Amino acid sequence: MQNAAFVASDDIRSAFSAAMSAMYRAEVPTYGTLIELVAEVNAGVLDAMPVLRQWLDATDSLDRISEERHGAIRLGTPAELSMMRRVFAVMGMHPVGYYDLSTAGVPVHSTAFRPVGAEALSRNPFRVFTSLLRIDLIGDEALRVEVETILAARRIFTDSAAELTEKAEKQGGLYRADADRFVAEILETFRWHDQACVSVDMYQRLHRQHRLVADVVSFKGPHINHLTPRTLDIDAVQAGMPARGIEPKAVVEGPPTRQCPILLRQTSFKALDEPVSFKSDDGAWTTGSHTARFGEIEQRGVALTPKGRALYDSLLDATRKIVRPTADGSNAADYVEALSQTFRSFPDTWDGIRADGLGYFTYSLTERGRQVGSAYADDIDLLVAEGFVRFDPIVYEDFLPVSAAGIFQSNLGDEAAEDFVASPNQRRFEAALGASVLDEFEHYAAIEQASIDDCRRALRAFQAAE
Ligand code: OOG
Ligand code: NI
Repeated sequence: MQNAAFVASDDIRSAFSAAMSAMYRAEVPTYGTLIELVAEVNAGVLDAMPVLRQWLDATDSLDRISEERHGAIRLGTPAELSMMRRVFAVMGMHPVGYYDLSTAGVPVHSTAFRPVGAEALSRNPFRVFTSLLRIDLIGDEALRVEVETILAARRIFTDSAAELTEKAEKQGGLYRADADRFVAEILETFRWHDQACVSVDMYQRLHRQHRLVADVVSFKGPHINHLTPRTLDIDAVQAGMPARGIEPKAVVEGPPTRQCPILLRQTSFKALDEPVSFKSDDGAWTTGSHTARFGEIEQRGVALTPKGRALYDSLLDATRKIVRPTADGSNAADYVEALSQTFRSFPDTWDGIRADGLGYFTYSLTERGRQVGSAYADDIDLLVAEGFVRFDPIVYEDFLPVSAAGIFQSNLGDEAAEDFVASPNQRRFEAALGASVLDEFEHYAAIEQASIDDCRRALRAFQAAE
């Protein structure tokens, strides 16, 4: 039991998410423009689709949508990653999923820190996609050693951040004043620094290795590199961006436009070229620039089962065999057309997705189920067919960076992706993290099963009372 006087971890997360949003808005004005556009589009969708509004309201997800964000950071060392895990735990965020980005030519592997469980998610689903640099993939050995030395010397958390995290762990929570300080101190870690901690020369060597290596190693901390709001209609936001002076990528990443959204669709605008100064050996500062921060928006759909995910991956693959989207967007229309053609084999009704075992759903008693009960509590399909039980899609709360490799790549510049030898290194990642990551599929399956068990319990209780 959490001590009642402690601030709930859900509240600390909400406060942190709001503070992060305010900071990013001040740092990257285009983010504010994007937030306004998304709010406008979402309000329009809700006005035009009262059924959607009712459904979101009934499933406790209406309020969370306008608050909803995900961010991303890239860390340099195992110590930074394990400390970040402890920090996020204070906010009720836990590592879910493992992503090996080396398969997409990016020398990092990652997890997503996010709330788990229906209640925490509906309160505030703030997530942070967190990557750890794969130093072992730096081919140049001399550079690798220098990178290790630079990273070993930096401290990405303030002293107070570390103290408050320890205090939260020891006490089992934080009281109001400490919780407020905690939010402010942790925010420092995510702040942008326009003074690099390396020389221009070193920056360029890192950059030649990989843009991302330069981004992780050259700065005092892991600046948040994007903060993504959730929209109810990504096509409308994409179409509305140019009028606001924002140039989006040519195509939306992920599945095509559908009646029943699946997984995740994302689009972004290119990273900004930002002024940065570098320190030379004689102590003087020279100016240069660095490209890291970008804007992104997303639309979320139903979480897919392993079978659904395999179908999704194969259809995406098939599409890319027909048309490979080019970096300049010149064949975007062909790609979108091929994508919608291939995805015809993915059922586009909730009934069809459920019948084929492609998605995860929660089940609950209908009015009829509550009124008259049913004699066959065990057969969930029959209960659905006869109208005693309804089902609702479970929202996908995770990421697709590899199948949408465009997000990492497009923001790193358009030069060809480097090839790294792919090796699944989940155990090494977990050793660095100091914990294992939650399996996203198991987690969705457990939410689904718990809802089925609840229905059965209620129906049996009903029978017993007759
Ligand atoms: C993270 C990219 C992954 C997403 O939405 O798939 C991500 C990064 O660029 O550091 O945020
Ligand atoms: Ni993202």
